[in-house]
Amino acid sequence: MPRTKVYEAVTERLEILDTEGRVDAALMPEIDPSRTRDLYRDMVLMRTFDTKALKLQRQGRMGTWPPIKGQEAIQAGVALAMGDNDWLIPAFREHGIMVLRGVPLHLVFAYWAGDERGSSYPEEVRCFPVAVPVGSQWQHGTGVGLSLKLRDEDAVAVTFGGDGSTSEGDFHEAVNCAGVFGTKTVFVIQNNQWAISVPLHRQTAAETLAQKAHAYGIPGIQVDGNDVFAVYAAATEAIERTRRGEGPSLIEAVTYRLGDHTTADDASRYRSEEELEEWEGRDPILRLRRYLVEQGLWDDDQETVLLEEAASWVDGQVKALEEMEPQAPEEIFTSMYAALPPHVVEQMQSLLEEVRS
Ligand SMILES: Cc1ncc(C[n+]2csc(CCOP(=O)(O)OP(=O)(O)O)c2C)c(N)n1
Ligand SMILES: [Mg+2]
Repeated sequence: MPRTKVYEAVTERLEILDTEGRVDAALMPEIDPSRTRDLYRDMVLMRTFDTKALKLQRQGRMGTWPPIKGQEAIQAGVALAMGDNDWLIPAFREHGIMVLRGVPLHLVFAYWAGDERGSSYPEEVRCFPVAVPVGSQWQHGTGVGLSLKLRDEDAVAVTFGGDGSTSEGDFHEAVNCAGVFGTKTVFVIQNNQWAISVPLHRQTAAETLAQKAHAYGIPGIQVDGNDVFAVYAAATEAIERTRRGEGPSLIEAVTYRLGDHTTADDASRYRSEEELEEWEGRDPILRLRRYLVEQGLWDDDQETVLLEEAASWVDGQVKALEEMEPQAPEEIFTSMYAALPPHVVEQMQSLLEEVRS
């Protein structure tokens, strides 16, 4: 019996801005110059607070911190593509977009300083708390997207995760379910090539992560994640499609974690210097600056002012963090449950006795 073709798929990759700051005019999304400068400011702000957080941790003023260095273009590009009513469902390396969506930076810092109140955002901020259990947030993204669909809300759920999380069953269940029920979810994979010390080729034998979308019947695209214009263009297309009610989609943004996994890691033990240097040359911030300078939209004076403003704003957020009233010890129990189970009540009482004695 001759075989018949039942399915064929093509996975596309989008690149617009190269490492020298040149753009492919035919692919360039419409975006006015002041917006482009804002994108740059957003990315520099992220780099500034990321660097500050690492120092705070080294000084014993922060519990731990997962750096976002190198991944700023994904977060700035997707943030710009999102609408006011859209929901963000982050994993744990999304501080940049969380802040752009309205989460106060001092609360992001508080979370990583071990303070439960750091997960309690102002009511109007449509953002879920950080999800450390790898992959769990994908399911929340599907759930929120289903709820938005059932309520016929003019909003989409944008959920993030890493390359490593695509090996979890949660990812496959979430994307499959989203496809079947046509939820209003956009999945964004920050493929930074590493899951702590495990490289991408140990996560999948597939050529790309984007192609996994095809197996679940939804569109998937790969973008250069260090190219803010490509991210913005792909995210806009995906979000608008989902907003129109045409179902979920998936974006694989290929990037690189320039820093350690967290402050508890030393990436030089498992990654080569050459690999790091190669990716430092593809720095998303450097690339956008080259473009802006080339277009006459940016100069050294503006850079100096921006760096000063960013540093002083971040310092203000550190001050706000350190001026928070001390956390009550029982918060670690009460913030977790609506109704405390008896064994937790017992633990809480034992802790309080300990603290008071
Ligand atoms: C269910 C679960 N297993 C293991 C861990 C420990 N862990 C924390 S982050 C991480 C790697 C995640 O890699 P990836 O999804 O690529 O995200 P990245 O850290 O690179 O942003 C692991 C294994 C965890 N937090 N949760
Ligand atoms: Mg990763």
